[in-house]
Amino acid sequence: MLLHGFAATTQQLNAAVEMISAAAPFRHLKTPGGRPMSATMTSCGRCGWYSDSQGYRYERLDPANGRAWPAMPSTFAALAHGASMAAGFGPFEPDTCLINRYAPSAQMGAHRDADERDFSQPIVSVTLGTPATFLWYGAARRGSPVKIRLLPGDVLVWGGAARKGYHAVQKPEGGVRINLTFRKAL
Ligand code: MD6
Ligand code: FE
Repeated sequence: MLLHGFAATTQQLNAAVEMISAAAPFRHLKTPGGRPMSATMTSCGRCGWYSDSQGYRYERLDPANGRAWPAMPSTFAALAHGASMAAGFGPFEPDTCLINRYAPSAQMGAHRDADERDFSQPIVSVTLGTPATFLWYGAARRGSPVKIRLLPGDVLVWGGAARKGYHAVQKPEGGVRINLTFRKAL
């Protein structure tokens, strides 16, 4: 479900991203096959999503420095919870927020989010910065996807039958796009 403009306080969210990335800098992770991802990433919360030759997983400490990830700001947790309620998925307490940063040439290929333990929990995804087009493929990574243009402040919530659907993100429209993806991972 697309909640258009649900994240009204994008200034605050952008400021929180600055704080988090000062402590846990954005970095290019590598796929298990060794290719650098074009978007840079960091995380906050009790664990962080990570990828290298060992595979896709959640790490409780930031492998870059051995320290805990920055705490999840209460504004983030409240936004994710509120969006899940508004979308009809009920109470949602994410334990991690993956922060993706897309430079103008960065994009994300088709994938599904499958590294979490409990697929009954939804995912809440928030767009900040420059708009980009999100592609929804569904159960198989082929055919022509549904295209959704995401503007700053837009929140996408998905769960239930869609939870393991394939999706991708195109290059942002000429600027930097930030995406917050809230999950219950552990
Ligand atoms: C992005 N988002 O919007 C990347 N995954 O930049 C995702 O890959 C994503 O938005 C699962 C659920 C929502 C998402
Ligand atoms: Fe995803």
